[in-house]
Amino acid sequence: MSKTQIVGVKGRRVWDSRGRPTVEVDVTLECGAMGRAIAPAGASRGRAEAVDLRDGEETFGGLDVTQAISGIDGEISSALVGLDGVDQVAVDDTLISLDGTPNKARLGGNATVAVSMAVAHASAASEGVPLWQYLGGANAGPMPLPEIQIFGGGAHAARRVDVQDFMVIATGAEDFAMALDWTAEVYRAAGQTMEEQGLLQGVADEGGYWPAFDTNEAALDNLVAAIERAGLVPGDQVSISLDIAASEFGEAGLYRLGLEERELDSDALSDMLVGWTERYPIVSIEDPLGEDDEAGLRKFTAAVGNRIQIIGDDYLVTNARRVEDAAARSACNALLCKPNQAGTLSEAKAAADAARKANFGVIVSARSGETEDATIVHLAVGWSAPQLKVGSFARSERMVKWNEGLRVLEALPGGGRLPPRELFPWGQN
Ligand code: 2PG
Ligand code: MG
Repeated sequence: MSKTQIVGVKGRRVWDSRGRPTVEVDVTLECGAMGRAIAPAGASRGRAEAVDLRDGEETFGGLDVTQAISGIDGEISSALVGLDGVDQVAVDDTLISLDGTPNKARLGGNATVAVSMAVAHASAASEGVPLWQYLGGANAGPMPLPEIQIFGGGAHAARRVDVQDFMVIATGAEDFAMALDWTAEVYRAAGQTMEEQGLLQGVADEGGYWPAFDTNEAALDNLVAAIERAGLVPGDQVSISLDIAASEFGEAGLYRLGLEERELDSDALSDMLVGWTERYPIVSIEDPLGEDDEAGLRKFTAAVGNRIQIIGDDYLVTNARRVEDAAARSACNALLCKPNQAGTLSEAKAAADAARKANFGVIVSARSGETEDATIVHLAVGWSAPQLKVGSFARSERMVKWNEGLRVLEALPGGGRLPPRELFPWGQN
Protein backbone atom coordinates (compact mmCIF):
# COMPACT_ATOMS: atom_id res chain seq x y z
CA MET A 1 0.00 0.00 0.00
CA SER A 2 1.41 3.41 -0.97
CA LYS A 3 2.01 5.89 1.85
CA THR A 4 -0.08 8.49 0.04
CA GLN A 5 -3.08 6.28 -0.57
CA ILE A 6 -6.35 7.89 0.58
CA VAL A 7 -7.70 6.09 3.66
CA GLY A 8 -10.37 8.51 4.85
CA VAL A 9 -12.75 11.15 3.46
CA LYS A 10 -15.04 12.81 5.98
CA GLY A 11 -17.43 15.71 5.53
CA ARG A 12 -18.93 18.04 8.12
CA ARG A 13 -21.23 21.00 8.08
CA VAL A 14 -19.60 24.31 9.05
CA TRP A 15 -20.69 27.94 8.53
CA ASP A 16 -19.62 30.62 6.07
CA SER A 17 -19.20 34.40 6.39
CA ARG A 18 -22.90 34.99 5.68
CA GLY A 19 -23.87 32.56 8.46
CA ARG A 20 -24.94 29.95 5.91
CA PRO A 21 -24.13 26.24 6.04
CA THR A 22 -21.23 25.04 3.96
CA VAL A 23 -19.14 21.90 3.48
CA GLU A 24 -15.83 21.10 5.18
CA VAL A 25 -13.87 17.97 4.29
CA ASP A 26 -11.02 16.11 6.01
CA VAL A 27 -8.96 13.75 3.87
CA THR A 28 -6.50 11.34 5.49
CA LEU A 29 -3.70 9.45 3.78
CA GLU A 30 -2.12 6.14 4.74
CA CYS A 31 0.96 7.90 6.18
CA GLY A 32 -1.29 9.83 8.58
CA ALA A 33 -1.12 13.13 6.70
CA MET A 34 -4.40 15.06 6.84
CA GLY A 35 -5.78 17.79 4.60
CA ARG A 36 -8.79 20.01 5.23
CA ALA A 37 -10.73 22.41 3.01
CA ILE A 38 -14.00 24.33 3.06
CA ALA A 39 -16.20 25.17 0.05
CA PRO A 40 -16.94 28.87 -0.54
CA ALA A 41 -20.26 30.09 -2.00
CA GLY A 42 -21.10 32.75 -4.58
CA ALA A 43 -24.08 35.12 -4.63
CA SER A 44 -23.75 36.44 -8.17
CA ARG A 45 -23.29 33.17 -9.99
CA GLY A 46 -22.77 32.41 -13.65
CA ARG A 47 -25.46 30.26 -15.22
CA ALA A 48 -22.97 27.65 -16.40
CA GLU A 49 -20.99 27.23 -13.18
CA ALA A 50 -20.95 24.11 -10.99
CA VAL A 51 -23.92 24.23 -8.63
CA ASP A 52 -23.96 23.65 -4.90
CA LEU A 53 -26.06 20.79 -3.56
CA ARG A 54 -28.44 22.37 -1.03
CA ASP A 55 -31.22 20.52 0.77
CA GLY A 56 -33.98 22.95 -0.21
CA GLU A 57 -35.94 22.16 2.96
CA GLU A 58 -37.15 24.75 5.44
CA THR A 59 -34.07 24.84 7.62
CA PHE A 60 -31.64 27.67 6.98
CA GLY A 61 -33.64 29.00 4.06
CA GLY A 62 -33.20 25.80 2.11
CA LEU A 63 -29.43 26.16 2.18
CA ASP A 64 -28.54 23.22 4.40
CA VAL A 65 -25.95 20.81 3.05
CA THR A 66 -26.78 17.49 4.74
CA GLN A 67 -27.23 15.73 1.37
CA ALA A 68 -23.86 17.01 0.17
CA ILE A 69 -22.25 15.71 3.38
CA SER A 70 -23.96 12.32 3.02
CA GLY A 71 -22.57 12.05 -0.48
CA ILE A 72 -19.07 12.80 0.77
CA ASP A 73 -19.23 10.28 3.60
CA GLY A 74 -20.92 7.72 1.37
CA GLU A 75 -20.26 7.33 -2.33
CA ILE A 76 -17.41 9.86 -2.66
CA SER A 77 -15.51 8.27 0.22
CA SER A 78 -16.07 4.75 -1.23
CA ALA A 79 -14.80 5.86 -4.65
CA LEU A 80 -11.72 7.70 -3.39
CA VAL A 81 -10.44 5.42 -0.63
CA GLY A 82 -7.59 3.42 -2.14
CA LEU A 83 -6.67 6.05 -4.76
CA ASP A 84 -3.28 7.74 -4.56
CA GLY A 85 -3.76 11.22 -3.09
CA VAL A 86 -0.85 12.69 -5.05
CA ASP A 87 -2.58 11.82 -8.32
CA GLN A 88 -4.87 14.85 -8.25
CA VAL A 89 -6.03 14.33 -11.82
CA ALA A 90 -7.14 10.75 -11.13
CA VAL A 91 -8.93 11.89 -7.96
CA ASP A 92 -10.70 14.72 -9.80
CA ASP A 93 -11.57 12.52 -12.78
CA THR A 94 -13.15 10.07 -10.36
CA LEU A 95 -15.22 12.87 -8.81
CA ILE A 96 -16.29 14.10 -12.25
CA SER A 97 -17.41 10.70 -13.52
CA LEU A 98 -19.00 9.72 -10.21
CA ASP A 99 -21.11 12.90 -10.34
CA GLY A 100 -21.94 12.32 -13.99
CA THR A 101 -23.60 15.71 -14.66
CA PRO A 102 -22.16 18.66 -16.63
CA ASN A 103 -22.42 20.98 -13.59
CA LYS A 104 -21.82 18.73 -10.54
CA ALA A 105 -25.52 18.93 -9.75
CA ARG A 106 -25.81 15.39 -8.40
CA LEU A 107 -23.06 15.38 -5.76
CA GLY A 108 -22.78 19.18 -5.56
CA GLY A 109 -19.91 21.42 -6.61
CA ASN A 110 -19.62 22.36 -2.93
CA ALA A 111 -18.90 18.70 -2.09
CA THR A 112 -16.52 18.05 -4.99
CA VAL A 113 -14.46 21.22 -4.62
CA ALA A 114 -13.98 20.74 -0.88
CA VAL A 115 -12.91 17.12 -1.42
CA SER A 116 -10.60 18.06 -4.29
CA MET A 117 -8.89 20.81 -2.27
CA ALA A 118 -8.64 18.63 0.87
CA VAL A 119 -6.88 15.91 -1.16
CA ALA A 120 -4.31 18.48 -2.36
CA HIS A 121 -3.76 19.69 1.22
CA ALA A 122 -3.28 16.12 2.46
CA SER A 123 -0.76 15.37 -0.28
CA ALA A 124 1.20 18.55 0.47
CA ALA A 125 1.20 17.58 4.16
CA SER A 126 2.50 14.12 3.27
CA GLU A 127 5.53 15.79 1.71
CA GLY A 128 5.88 18.20 4.63
CA VAL A 129 5.65 21.28 2.39
CA PRO A 130 3.14 24.12 2.09
CA LEU A 131 0.47 23.69 -0.59
CA TRP A 132 1.91 26.42 -2.87
CA GLN A 133 5.24 24.58 -2.94
CA TYR A 134 3.61 21.18 -3.49
CA LEU A 135 1.70 22.61 -6.46
CA GLY A 136 4.36 24.80 -8.04
CA GLY A 137 7.68 23.32 -6.99
CA ALA A 138 10.61 25.37 -8.26
CA ASN A 139 8.27 27.25 -10.63
CA ALA A 140 6.01 28.61 -7.87
CA GLY A 141 5.49 32.36 -7.55
CA PRO A 142 5.89 35.25 -7.78
CA MET A 143 3.33 36.64 -5.35
CA PRO A 144 0.08 37.71 -7.03
CA LEU A 145 -0.86 41.39 -7.28
CA PRO A 146 -3.89 41.93 -5.00
CA GLU A 147 -7.20 43.32 -6.28
CA ILE A 148 -9.03 44.63 -3.19
CA GLN A 149 -12.59 45.89 -2.76
CA ILE A 150 -13.22 49.29 -1.13
CA PHE A 151 -16.98 49.62 -1.78
CA GLY A 152 -19.27 46.62 -2.19
CA GLY A 153 -22.46 46.84 -4.26
CA GLY A 154 -24.80 44.85 -6.48
CA ALA A 155 -25.89 41.48 -5.12
CA HIS A 156 -23.55 41.94 -2.14
CA ALA A 157 -25.27 45.10 -0.86
CA ALA A 158 -28.98 44.66 -1.62
CA ARG A 159 -28.30 46.35 -5.00
CA ARG A 160 -27.69 49.66 -3.25
CA VAL A 161 -25.58 50.58 -6.29
CA ASP A 162 -25.56 48.66 -9.57
CA VAL A 163 -21.84 47.97 -9.83
CA GLN A 164 -20.84 45.04 -7.61
CA ASP A 165 -17.18 45.68 -6.76
CA PHE A 166 -15.33 49.00 -6.61
CA MET A 167 -11.76 47.83 -6.10
CA VAL A 168 -8.20 49.09 -6.12
CA ILE A 169 -5.06 47.55 -7.55
CA ALA A 170 -1.77 48.91 -6.24
CA THR A 171 -0.30 49.11 -9.73
CA GLY A 172 2.80 50.98 -8.53
CA ALA A 173 3.62 48.80 -5.51
CA GLU A 174 7.04 47.22 -5.40
CA ASP A 175 5.99 44.11 -3.53
CA PHE A 176 3.02 42.25 -2.05
CA ALA A 177 3.33 43.80 1.42
CA MET A 178 3.50 47.31 -0.01
CA ALA A 179 0.34 46.62 -2.03
CA LEU A 180 -1.44 45.67 1.21
CA ASP A 181 -0.02 48.68 3.08
CA TRP A 182 -1.29 51.08 0.44
CA THR A 183 -4.67 49.41 0.25
CA ALA A 184 -5.02 49.58 4.04
CA GLU A 185 -4.49 53.35 3.83
CA VAL A 186 -7.00 53.73 0.98
CA TYR A 187 -9.59 51.64 2.84
CA ARG A 188 -9.11 53.74 5.99
CA ALA A 189 -9.30 57.01 4.05
CA ALA A 190 -12.49 55.91 2.28
CA GLY A 191 -14.06 55.07 5.64
CA GLN A 192 -13.05 58.42 7.16
CA THR A 193 -14.56 60.35 4.27
CA MET A 194 -17.79 58.38 4.43
CA GLU A 195 -18.01 59.00 8.15
CA GLU A 196 -17.50 62.74 7.68
CA GLN A 197 -20.19 62.83 5.00
CA GLY A 198 -22.62 60.86 7.16
CA LEU A 199 -22.50 57.97 4.69
CA LEU A 200 -20.85 55.32 6.85
CA GLN A 201 -23.38 52.48 7.17
CA GLY A 202 -21.30 49.39 7.80
CA VAL A 203 -19.97 46.96 5.24
CA ALA A 204 -21.27 44.79 2.39
CA ASP A 205 -20.80 41.01 2.03
CA GLU A 206 -17.09 41.11 1.24
CA GLY A 207 -16.12 43.76 3.79
CA GLY A 208 -16.16 46.77 1.45
CA TYR A 209 -18.07 49.82 2.73
CA TRP A 210 -21.82 49.82 2.22
CA PRO A 211 -22.21 52.10 -0.81
CA ALA A 212 -24.57 54.84 0.32
CA PHE A 213 -24.09 56.80 -2.91
CA ASP A 214 -26.62 58.44 -5.22
CA THR A 215 -24.91 57.37 -8.42
CA ASN A 216 -22.36 54.79 -9.54
CA GLU A 217 -20.09 57.70 -10.54
CA ALA A 218 -20.23 59.07 -6.98
CA ALA A 219 -18.61 55.81 -5.83
CA LEU A 220 -15.88 56.29 -8.43
CA ASP A 221 -15.31 59.91 -7.38
CA ASN A 222 -15.08 58.82 -3.75
CA LEU A 223 -12.62 56.09 -4.64
CA VAL A 224 -10.31 58.52 -6.44
CA ALA A 225 -10.60 60.91 -3.49
CA ALA A 226 -9.76 58.10 -1.04
CA ILE A 227 -6.60 57.21 -2.99
CA GLU A 228 -5.55 60.87 -2.89
CA ARG A 229 -6.44 61.26 0.78
CA ALA A 230 -4.20 58.25 1.50
CA GLY A 231 -1.33 60.25 -0.02
CA LEU A 232 -1.13 58.07 -3.12
CA VAL A 233 -1.28 58.95 -6.80
CA PRO A 234 -4.39 57.60 -8.61
CA GLY A 235 -3.52 55.73 -11.77
CA ASP A 236 0.16 55.68 -10.95
CA GLN A 237 0.51 54.10 -7.52
CA VAL A 238 -3.04 52.89 -7.02
CA SER A 239 -5.58 52.29 -9.81
CA ILE A 240 -9.25 51.37 -9.98
CA SER A 241 -10.72 48.00 -10.89
CA LEU A 242 -14.45 47.30 -11.27
CA ASP A 243 -16.60 44.19 -11.31
CA ILE A 244 -19.75 45.36 -13.07
CA ALA A 245 -21.35 41.88 -12.71
CA ALA A 246 -23.67 42.99 -15.51
CA SER A 247 -25.53 39.64 -15.69
CA GLU A 248 -27.10 40.65 -12.38
CA PHE A 249 -28.98 43.60 -13.88
CA GLY A 250 -29.26 42.74 -17.54
CA GLU A 251 -30.45 40.08 -19.91
CA ALA A 252 -30.53 39.70 -23.68
CA GLY A 253 -28.62 42.93 -24.16
CA LEU A 254 -30.91 45.13 -22.04
CA TYR A 255 -29.60 46.52 -18.77
CA ARG A 256 -31.48 48.25 -16.00
CA LEU A 257 -29.53 50.60 -13.75
CA GLY A 258 -31.79 50.56 -10.69
CA LEU A 259 -29.98 53.37 -8.90
CA GLU A 260 -30.44 55.83 -11.73
CA GLU A 261 -33.70 54.32 -13.03
CA ARG A 262 -32.28 54.07 -16.52
CA GLU A 263 -32.51 51.30 -19.07
CA LEU A 264 -29.55 50.88 -21.38
CA ASP A 265 -28.98 48.67 -24.37
CA SER A 266 -25.68 46.88 -24.79
CA ASP A 267 -24.06 49.71 -26.77
CA ALA A 268 -25.17 52.34 -24.27
CA LEU A 269 -23.80 50.38 -21.29
CA SER A 270 -20.59 49.78 -23.18
CA ASP A 271 -20.28 53.48 -24.07
CA MET A 272 -20.91 54.46 -20.45
CA LEU A 273 -18.11 52.14 -19.28
CA VAL A 274 -15.73 53.31 -22.02
CA GLY A 275 -16.46 56.86 -20.81
CA TRP A 276 -15.56 55.84 -17.26
CA THR A 277 -12.24 54.40 -18.45
CA GLU A 278 -11.49 57.79 -20.02
CA ARG A 279 -12.42 59.83 -16.94
CA TYR A 280 -11.17 57.59 -14.13
CA PRO A 281 -7.87 55.70 -13.61
CA ILE A 282 -9.46 52.32 -14.35
CA VAL A 283 -7.15 49.43 -15.30
CA SER A 284 -9.52 46.47 -15.13
CA ILE A 285 -13.24 45.74 -15.68
CA GLU A 286 -14.89 42.39 -14.93
CA ASP A 287 -18.11 41.20 -16.61
CA PRO A 288 -18.78 44.59 -18.27
CA LEU A 289 -21.71 43.06 -20.19
CA GLY A 290 -23.94 40.12 -19.37
CA GLU A 291 -22.82 36.49 -19.71
CA ASP A 292 -25.25 36.05 -22.63
CA ASP A 293 -24.15 39.25 -24.43
CA GLU A 294 -21.13 37.97 -26.30
CA ALA A 295 -21.57 40.49 -29.10
CA GLY A 296 -21.41 43.26 -26.50
CA LEU A 297 -18.35 41.76 -24.87
CA ARG A 298 -16.59 41.58 -28.23
CA LYS A 299 -17.41 45.19 -29.03
CA PHE A 300 -16.23 46.35 -25.62
CA THR A 301 -13.01 44.36 -25.92
CA ALA A 302 -12.39 45.81 -29.38
CA ALA A 303 -12.86 49.30 -27.93
CA VAL A 304 -10.66 49.16 -24.81
CA GLY A 305 -9.03 45.70 -24.65
CA ASN A 306 -5.72 47.13 -25.81
CA ARG A 307 -5.40 49.33 -22.72
CA ILE A 308 -7.35 47.72 -19.88
CA GLN A 309 -7.92 44.24 -18.51
CA ILE A 310 -11.35 42.78 -19.33
CA ILE A 311 -12.14 39.85 -17.06
CA GLY A 312 -14.64 37.11 -17.78
CA ASP A 313 -16.25 35.75 -14.60
CA ASP A 314 -19.90 34.73 -15.16
CA TYR A 315 -19.03 34.53 -18.87
CA LEU A 316 -16.10 32.08 -18.50
CA VAL A 317 -17.11 30.24 -15.30
CA THR A 318 -13.54 28.87 -14.89
CA ASN A 319 -13.96 26.57 -17.87
CA ALA A 320 -11.05 25.83 -20.23
CA ARG A 321 -13.27 25.35 -23.25
CA ARG A 322 -15.00 28.67 -22.69
CA VAL A 323 -11.62 30.40 -22.29
CA GLU A 324 -10.49 29.00 -25.65
CA ASP A 325 -13.71 30.14 -27.33
CA ALA A 326 -13.51 33.60 -25.74
CA ALA A 327 -9.92 33.95 -26.93
CA ALA A 328 -10.84 32.89 -30.46
CA ARG A 329 -13.64 35.47 -30.48
CA SER A 330 -11.71 38.24 -28.64
CA ALA A 331 -14.52 38.60 -26.11
CA CYS A 332 -12.29 39.46 -23.11
CA ASN A 333 -8.61 39.21 -22.17
CA ALA A 334 -8.50 37.75 -18.66
CA LEU A 335 -9.93 34.85 -16.65
CA LEU A 336 -11.36 35.03 -13.15
CA CYS A 337 -10.39 31.61 -11.79
CA LYS A 338 -12.75 30.38 -9.04
CA PRO A 339 -12.20 26.70 -8.17
CA ASN A 340 -15.80 26.18 -7.05
CA GLN A 341 -17.14 27.39 -10.40
CA ALA A 342 -15.39 24.39 -11.93
CA GLY A 343 -15.91 21.98 -9.04
CA THR A 344 -12.43 20.43 -8.95
CA LEU A 345 -8.88 21.75 -8.75
CA SER A 346 -7.85 20.02 -11.97
CA GLU A 347 -10.61 21.69 -13.97
CA ALA A 348 -9.80 25.09 -12.45
CA LYS A 349 -6.13 24.59 -13.29
CA ALA A 350 -7.02 23.59 -16.85
CA ALA A 351 -8.93 26.87 -17.20
CA ALA A 352 -5.93 28.82 -15.85
CA ASP A 353 -3.59 26.96 -18.24
CA ALA A 354 -5.89 27.69 -21.19
CA ALA A 355 -5.93 31.36 -20.18
CA ARG A 356 -2.16 31.54 -20.04
CA LYS A 357 -1.91 29.86 -23.43
CA ALA A 358 -4.27 32.49 -24.86
CA ASN A 359 -2.14 35.28 -23.34
CA PHE A 360 -5.01 36.10 -20.99
CA GLY A 361 -4.53 37.56 -17.53
CA VAL A 362 -5.39 35.18 -14.68
CA ILE A 363 -6.94 36.31 -11.40
CA VAL A 364 -7.50 33.59 -8.80
CA SER A 365 -10.62 34.60 -6.88
CA ALA A 366 -12.53 33.95 -3.69
CA ARG A 367 -16.35 34.07 -3.50
CA SER A 368 -18.61 36.45 -1.62
CA GLY A 369 -19.38 33.65 0.87
CA GLU A 370 -16.05 32.70 2.43
CA THR A 371 -14.49 31.14 5.52
CA GLU A 372 -11.13 30.72 7.23
CA ASP A 373 -10.01 28.54 4.30
CA ALA A 374 -7.00 30.17 2.60
CA THR A 375 -6.45 27.59 -0.16
CA ILE A 376 -6.82 30.12 -2.99
CA VAL A 377 -3.70 32.00 -1.88
CA HIS A 378 -1.68 28.81 -2.30
CA LEU A 379 -3.30 28.12 -5.67
CA ALA A 380 -2.39 31.60 -6.91
CA VAL A 381 1.25 31.22 -5.86
CA GLY A 382 1.56 27.53 -6.81
CA TRP A 383 0.02 28.10 -10.24
CA SER A 384 1.90 31.41 -10.73
CA ALA A 385 -1.32 33.33 -11.30
CA PRO A 386 -0.39 37.02 -11.58
CA GLN A 387 -3.38 38.37 -9.59
CA LEU A 388 -5.54 37.54 -6.58
CA LYS A 389 -9.03 38.80 -5.66
CA VAL A 390 -10.47 38.01 -2.23
CA GLY A 391 -12.83 40.88 -1.42
CA SER A 392 -12.06 43.76 0.89
CA PHE A 393 -9.50 44.65 3.54
CA ALA A 394 -11.70 43.87 6.53
CA ARG A 395 -13.35 40.85 8.20
CA SER A 396 -11.39 37.75 9.00
CA GLU A 397 -12.64 35.57 6.14
CA ARG A 398 -10.85 38.10 3.88
CA MET A 399 -7.89 38.99 6.08
CA VAL A 400 -7.01 35.32 6.59
CA LYS A 401 -6.11 35.25 2.88
CA TRP A 402 -4.05 38.46 2.85
CA ASN A 403 -2.28 37.37 6.04
CA GLU A 404 -1.57 33.94 4.57
CA GLY A 405 0.08 35.71 1.64
CA LEU A 406 2.40 37.50 4.05
CA ARG A 407 3.45 34.14 5.50
CA VAL A 408 3.86 32.49 2.11
CA LEU A 409 6.19 35.18 0.81
CA GLU A 410 8.69 34.61 3.61
CA ALA A 411 9.54 31.19 2.20
CA LEU A 412 9.09 32.04 -1.48
CA PRO A 413 12.24 32.55 -3.55
CA GLY A 414 11.88 36.19 -4.58
CA GLY A 415 9.97 37.02 -1.40
CA GLY A 416 7.08 39.41 -1.97
CA ARG A 417 8.17 40.27 -5.51
CA LEU A 418 5.21 40.89 -7.84
CA PRO A 419 4.94 39.89 -11.51
CA PRO A 420 6.65 42.27 -13.96
CA ARG A 421 4.40 45.17 -14.92
CA GLU A 422 4.47 44.38 -18.63
CA LEU A 423 2.61 41.14 -17.87
CA PHE A 424 -0.53 43.08 -16.97
CA PRO A 425 -2.83 44.11 -19.83
CA TRP A 426 -2.86 47.72 -18.64
CA GLY A 427 0.95 47.90 -18.57
CA GLN A 428 1.45 47.16 -22.24
CA ASN A 429 1.20 50.66 -23.66
C1 2PG B 1 -17.59 37.90 -8.20
C2 2PG B 1 -17.62 37.30 -6.81
C3 2PG B 1 -16.58 37.92 -5.91
P1 2PG B 1 -19.72 36.04 -5.98
O1 2PG B 1 -18.63 38.18 -8.80
O2 2PG B 1 -16.52 38.08 -8.76
O3 2PG B 1 -16.68 39.32 -5.87
O4 2PG B 1 -18.89 37.38 -6.24
O5 2PG B 1 -18.87 35.13 -5.19
O6 2PG B 1 -20.96 36.47 -5.28
O7 2PG B 1 -20.01 35.47 -7.36
MG1 MG C 1 -17.47 38.75 -10.69
